[in-house]
Amino acid sequence: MKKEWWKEAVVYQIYPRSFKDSDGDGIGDIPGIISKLDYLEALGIDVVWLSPHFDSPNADNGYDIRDYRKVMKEFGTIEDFDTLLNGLHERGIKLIIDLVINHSSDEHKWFQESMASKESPYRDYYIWKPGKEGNPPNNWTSFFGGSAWEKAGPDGEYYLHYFAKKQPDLNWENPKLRAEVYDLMRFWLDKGVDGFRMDVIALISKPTDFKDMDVEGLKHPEYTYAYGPRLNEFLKEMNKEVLSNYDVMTVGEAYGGNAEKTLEITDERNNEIDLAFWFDAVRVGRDNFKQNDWTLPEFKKLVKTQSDVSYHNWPTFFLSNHDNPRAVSKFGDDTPEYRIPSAKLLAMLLLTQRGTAFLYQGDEIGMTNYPFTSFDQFDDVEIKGNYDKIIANGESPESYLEDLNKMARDHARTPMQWSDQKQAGFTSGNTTWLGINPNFKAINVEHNLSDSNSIFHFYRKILDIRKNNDNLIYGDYNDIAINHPEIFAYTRTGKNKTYLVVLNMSRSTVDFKINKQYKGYNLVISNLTEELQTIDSQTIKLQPWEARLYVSN
Ligand code: TEU
Repeated sequence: MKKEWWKEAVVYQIYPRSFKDSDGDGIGDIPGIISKLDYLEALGIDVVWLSPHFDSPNADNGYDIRDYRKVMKEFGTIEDFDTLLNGLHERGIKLIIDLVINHSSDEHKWFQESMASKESPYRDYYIWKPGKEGNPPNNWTSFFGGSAWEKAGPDGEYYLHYFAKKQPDLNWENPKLRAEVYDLMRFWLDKGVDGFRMDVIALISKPTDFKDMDVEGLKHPEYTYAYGPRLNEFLKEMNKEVLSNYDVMTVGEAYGGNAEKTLEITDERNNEIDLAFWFDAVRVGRDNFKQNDWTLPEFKKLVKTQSDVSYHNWPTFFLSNHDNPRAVSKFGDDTPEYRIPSAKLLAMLLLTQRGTAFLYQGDEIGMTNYPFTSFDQFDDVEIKGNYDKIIANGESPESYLEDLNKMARDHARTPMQWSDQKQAGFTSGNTTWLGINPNFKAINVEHNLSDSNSIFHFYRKILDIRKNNDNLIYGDYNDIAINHPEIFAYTRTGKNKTYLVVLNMSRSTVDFKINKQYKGYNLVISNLTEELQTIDSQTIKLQPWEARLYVSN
């Protein structure tokens, strides 16, 4: 296995709008992040992934870019960005930025020109089609509700938008558009950024036939939209033109899942991108807006599939991000009794898996889902855009709200809880763009920093252990109890050591039977006890949500 810095990295995702506000407008900003650089250094992460910081009218919180070379004015200036980049680099932390190039904002000048006339040199920067007898060109739907087509401009044609209508899809068939994208990538790379997280990268090459979808297709349009015929070609070209000239990491959002194709774009022999986010494990039990029950064996099997990629691929692992609920609320137990041990258990899970680990802001202090009680508490375009469709499908507002309380994207987007003071120390202003979780008095950074037994300090310790143990990074992964309903137990076997991870993901006390080959393994760290123990019998007794890391002797 070839060693690479990005295979060893733990990446910390910052959603700038919600991280830290420096000027009292209730919206997080870059100077706010700069004021927390020492915090990031103390945590011990290697890379920051910054969600979009570009000029944007914020129809989708920056995932709709108006100018790819400017900083969003609420977030600061390009000088602030440079200061952030230098500040991170001085602390040995790399920075990757979010590349949103499946679509732009409708307020981007390319789109304004494109819409103005069929003759515009920018017309083919986007995808325009005539309607069919007064209707859109086909029955494709947008992820954020309604048709994927919108009529605009003097010629009466429709443009394609897989997301909101303020997010028109770029036309990757056009070599001029591709050259523009490569150019803007170079602009940021030449500043010194260390790579990109690529938003919905699997969607950039469109299907060629634009055929109507059938009923099944319409349930999950992402399978029709993703992995178009020229995706590999476009990524190879991007790699050759841009990426290959820099020492950077790339991680693509492989939304629209197809394991075989995802492996293809991240196969090191293909020179496309380095890594991909798979969604199956993080979305276990999810079907569109429904979060159904799921079992631990189901989850472990999905994790194993992600981990068992070929020798020429490298996996990623994450338990939440800005599009998913809070890790401790979905995978742990966010009741007062078990929140702390289960959040620590998830730290051990995240940081001992095989693959580049992605930690989402706030998870290091065990932030939880928000108790939403009414629709006006949400901000998300996805929730609002799909409301009519969901109600038309026969669901009641009450049951939609119940579903959203399990899976809404806004759970992860509430402001970071820095202290138990006013506005959780997030802003000096009187309002925040999205509500602060009422539990901030109990759950915040300040308390975590001052308590050596906190979730934060547990993250720090495991990060440290991981950093100093190659075997834990490159070692083989083997799930030793995949059908066990409560225990997640696996080994990581490297050149000279085997690590054993045993996690009790339940509220019960469990006697876990273990093969005698693990006799004599020594405890490295546990989330419940400081006492160092050796495995001396064939049963390990685990308390509720207990997590233990052992090493061979
Ligand atoms: O996300 C694409 C994606 O997977 C989700 O939006 C998904 O459609 C949704 O969460 C299902 O519930 C990326 C970004 O991460 C997201 O924030 C953007 O809204 C989206 O692309 C459009 O840029």
